[in-house]
Amino acid sequence: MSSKKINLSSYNSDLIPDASQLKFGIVVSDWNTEITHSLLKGAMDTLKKHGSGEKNIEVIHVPGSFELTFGARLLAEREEFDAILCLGCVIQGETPHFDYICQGVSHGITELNLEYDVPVIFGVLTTGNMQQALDRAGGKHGNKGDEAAITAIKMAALNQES
Ligand code: DLZ
Repeated sequence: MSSKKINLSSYNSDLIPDASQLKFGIVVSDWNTEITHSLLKGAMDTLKKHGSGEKNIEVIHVPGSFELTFGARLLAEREEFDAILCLGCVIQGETPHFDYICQGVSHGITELNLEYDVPVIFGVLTTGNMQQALDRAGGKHGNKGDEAAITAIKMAALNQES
């Protein structure tokens, strides 16, 4: 189904577990900060909306999306977090090695999910142009940061149940 007319951040708040006892790590890429810092704000706001206190959210910055995996690994190794969110933005029209960066980070995050007992969430926009990224970073298609936060809460709760 096409996402053209959908706000991907719409969800039923009542179905989201309470996050007040959960600790989150966020790794944010500082490439395309106009986008990634909006994703960060969306993620922080959503975690707090569902009960997470600021002291239970640690944010670290990396230069680009390719480095998200390494940043997430640093956090995973500390065994302190209930979920780790990776936030980044890769824009195809402006990035000759778009495919390499996207594959690198998606494979890297998959590996972390297999290796560590903490869910690592893929909050990386991979868009054709800047407008599509703006539309998904607080624009007409919602905010991928909100979605990453909701996914992180759900996955942390699932991991605690198991
Ligand atoms: C080099 C590069 C380029 C051209 N484009 C992007 C991008 O659109 N989004 C992003 O997050 N990072 C980009 N980078 C930086 C790489 O992710 C990485 O930081 C460098 O290749 C150094 O490893």
